[in-house]
Amino acid sequence: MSDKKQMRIALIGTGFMGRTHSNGYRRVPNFFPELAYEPVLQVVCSRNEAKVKAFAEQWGYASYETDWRKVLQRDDVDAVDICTPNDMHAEIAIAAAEAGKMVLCEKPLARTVAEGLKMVEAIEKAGVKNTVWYNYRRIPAVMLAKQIIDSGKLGKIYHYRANFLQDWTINENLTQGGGNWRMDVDSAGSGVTGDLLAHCIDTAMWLNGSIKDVSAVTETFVKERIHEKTGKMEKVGIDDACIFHCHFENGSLGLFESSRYARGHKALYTLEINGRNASIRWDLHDLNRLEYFDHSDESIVRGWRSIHVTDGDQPYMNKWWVPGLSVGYEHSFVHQVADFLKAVETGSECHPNFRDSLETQRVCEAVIESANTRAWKDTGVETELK
Ligand code: SOE
Repeated sequence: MSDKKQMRIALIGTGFMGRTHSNGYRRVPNFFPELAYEPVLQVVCSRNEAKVKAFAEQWGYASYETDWRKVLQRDDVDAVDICTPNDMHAEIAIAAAEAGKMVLCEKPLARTVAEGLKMVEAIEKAGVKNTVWYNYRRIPAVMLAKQIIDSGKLGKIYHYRANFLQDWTINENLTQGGGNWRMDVDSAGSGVTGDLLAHCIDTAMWLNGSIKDVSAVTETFVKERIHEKTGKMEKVGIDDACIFHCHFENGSLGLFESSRYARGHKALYTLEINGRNASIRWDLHDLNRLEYFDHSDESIVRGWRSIHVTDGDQPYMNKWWVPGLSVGYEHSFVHQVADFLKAVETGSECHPNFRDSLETQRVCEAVIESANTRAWKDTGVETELK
């Protein structure tokens, strides 16, 4: 029996994200042995009994439920982890906070700012620990980018640009709704803006400060798809692609693009930031590397350096193997679990928390409004992301 304090987790939702989070909980005790808390996979919940039972067995959950309200009534649960489609985030998060549970919520926080605001109010009123899974922040190379930017090495920032490109929805026969809830505007809230650009916006505002205003275009390339709920051809309400540019508070310009129709790209998240003295770029397909250009290098050897972020003095890397050996996508979730447990231990915040993610939501909403009205929109972002 371990002498650690237990953090009993209730996972709601057994899709792709349910697996990434479960893997995070399982790995943490092995690789972060110093933490006072250890996650306990107490209960997993999903409507389909056969599926949730199989998931519980596969991932080692002690029990399962088919009704999330029952989960919240249980007094053997400390934290609720929401991995459902976006239309259920608000209802579950608010009820979980009212039940006094800690809440971990998949991104985006909500479908709209109005929903997100209610979630923030409920969480802050209850005073429960909370976080939102914008996992890409916790890839070691991205965390290193944050450290370099915060050290001031880049000087005054002029440009920030990011892409998130996929191609999985090009097929016109793909349905909307049901398992394809990301294609259904009522379930998802938006298309690539909330699903993919939200990641880019979270990282951007964390690295480069608040976004003031945006001008966007969106497109829905396939206008109608069969809806799983009605079995009929229905109008598609999501944005299939979105491009926006913006002003940051620090005076720099931002350029963002996302599409699910970029043939050949599966999950190409790239970001670049250009300062007066130096630049940084990163690419999810080569996630252990950070590219860095420093204008103060001696001119004859000056050029882009490719930093292999695997050394023990680089973020998180003393937890893993030996220098030179890399980590992957799944480690970002392990790191988020570890940081959440540490925050509970020390009484600090695990950023991005609900309030941070409400700011990201404000930018997403301004982007959609700008595209719909063909006008610049102020984002109304109130606080700097931490
Ligand atoms: C969509 O395909 C998706 O799974 C997003 O929902 C995730 O947030 C992103 O990290 C990868 O792509």
